[in-house]
Amino acid sequence: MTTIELQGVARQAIKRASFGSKLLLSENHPLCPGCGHPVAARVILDVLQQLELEQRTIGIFGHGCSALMIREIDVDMNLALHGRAPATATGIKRMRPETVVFTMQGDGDMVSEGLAEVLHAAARGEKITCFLLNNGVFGDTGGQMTAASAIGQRTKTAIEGRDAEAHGHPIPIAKILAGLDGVSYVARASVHNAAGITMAKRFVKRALEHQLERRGFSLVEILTMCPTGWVKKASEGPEYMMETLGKQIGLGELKDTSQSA
Ligand SMILES: Cc1ncc(C[n+]2csc(CCOP(=O)(O)OP(=O)(O)O)c2C)c(N)n1
Ligand code: SF4
Ligand SMILES: [Mg+2]
Repeated sequence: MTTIELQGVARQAIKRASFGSKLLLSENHPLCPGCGHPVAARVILDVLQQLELEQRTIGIFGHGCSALMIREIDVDMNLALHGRAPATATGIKRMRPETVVFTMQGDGDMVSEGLAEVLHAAARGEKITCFLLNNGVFGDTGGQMTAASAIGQRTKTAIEGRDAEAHGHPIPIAKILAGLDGVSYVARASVHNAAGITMAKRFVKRALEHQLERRGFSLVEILTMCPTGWVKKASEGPEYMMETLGKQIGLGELKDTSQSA
């Protein structure tokens, strides 16, 4: 992970802007200024608290920048091998069906390196919830292109932007998972502004409710800013994200079997 060093009050403000939940053990987060992951983590933690699930929840991090928050989160968390979080979550949920089990994975983790894992867990209808924090890059290792990078998105390995002819098309994981019978809920949200965060909270709540009702596998993809990996200023992150990843498929609920039952 590359961090941008800020000094004094500016550093304090930007590092704290999105934090401050009861389930967070620190007011500061260890990620880059302008990173969207802490906002997404805060959304998930706020909903767990709202549903009073924090004492019976087990979370599994994939490998990627979000895993750096493992020491800040006051929920039982585990760390899986790259891409294997859905398999680890499957084992925990089957052994401890009374728990609420979720994964928090990056797009490199879920869509590039762990695609088979999430597809199989979803097709099996595992009663787990996967949260995909999608910034369209391998942020942790320097911002390389992933299978989820949007067409036109700048990455360290596609500095002029992803080009379908040269780099292939992105894998629309939410759309693919929504087509599987084992899957009961799929939604796509983002944390680019207050309205986006409110929408993300609603989708996270619905996904966890699906798990509590044992309906099936649930996924919420949350678009998160990675200004460092995109070689953008922190302030440009939200707008740039919506111009690239936001246009891919669009935001909203893709599947909710409770509505069709
Ligand atoms: C099998 C394997 N290959 C490569 C790595 C190196 N690695 C660690 S984090 C990471 C990038 C993670 O990207 P992503 O999942 O999108 O998370 P982000 O950092 O963008 O949040 C990689 C490639 C690894 N840990 N294990
Ligand atoms: S995801 Fe990007 S912005 Fe966030 S900590 Fe990693 S490199 Fe920094
Ligand atoms: Mg990523």
